[in-house]
Amino acid sequence: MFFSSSDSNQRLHPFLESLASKIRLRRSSLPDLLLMEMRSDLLNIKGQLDGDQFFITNELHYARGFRKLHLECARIGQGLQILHCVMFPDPVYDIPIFGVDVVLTSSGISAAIVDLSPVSTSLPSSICTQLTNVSNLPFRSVRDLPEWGNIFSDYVIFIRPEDEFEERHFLDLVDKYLNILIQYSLSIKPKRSDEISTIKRTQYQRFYCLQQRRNDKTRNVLTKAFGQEWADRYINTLLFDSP
Ligand code: BLA
Repeated sequence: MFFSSSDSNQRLHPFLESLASKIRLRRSSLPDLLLMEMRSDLLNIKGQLDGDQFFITNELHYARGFRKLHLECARIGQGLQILHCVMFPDPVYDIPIFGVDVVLTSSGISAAIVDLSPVSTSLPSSICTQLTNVSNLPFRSVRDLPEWGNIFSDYVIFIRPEDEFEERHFLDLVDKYLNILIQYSLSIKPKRSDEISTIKRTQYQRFYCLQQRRNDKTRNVLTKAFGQEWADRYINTLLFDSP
């Protein structure tokens, strides 16, 4: 195996490319959007593993209301492709966490998950109302959440799309969830950093990160490709660093 840094633009499956484009478009509407500096050895990786090309590209920004906007696209050996995106709010703002993860294997999309996850005991009621209105669900294969998945809201969608119709519907849902989040975030005014509600939101976000770090499926894929030490560093500092 070798790996090197590169910012060249690698291609993914059209479904993942469409999803990434939608996310980038919504992201570009956020006020005060800025690129985030990041250690280059974690940012863009490409190389070869057992004769297969692999790459990971990361886009990191921040914006008003958000401490970190992270979009990762990856191809890691044996036909495995991943799109991962988390928008972590700045805890002074009462804004939920947006997360999406899509895993594509050589036999198709095996997992597609999207959520607006709470940063207090429940989601804001106006967000619940809007999410209730979008969730008319045609999905035939709804998957069970793992035990660490108690961080997700009642509106989490975790499916394996069965055909192109369901794939399109999932794309549309992600776009709607993002739009709801962004419109809502524009209406939120920051609280003080030492306010009790801010401290609670920080604790909820820490718990979200701790639970996500328990996803052995992510850890195993990264460990197989890059070794345990690198995988741990990547998960703890880039994917799910605590606020
Ligand atoms: C599942 N994540 C998975 C799976 C793999 C990865 C291989 C198993 C797919 C399956 O069960 O069909 C791998 N995901 C990765 C890798 C990265 C990644 C390598 O993001 C990054 C490099 N995961 C997230 C986020 C969410 C998430 C933001 O990163 C949710 C918003 C959820 N992924 C998630 C869940 C599962 C999963 C709930 C299923 C886990 C299980 O069934 O045990």
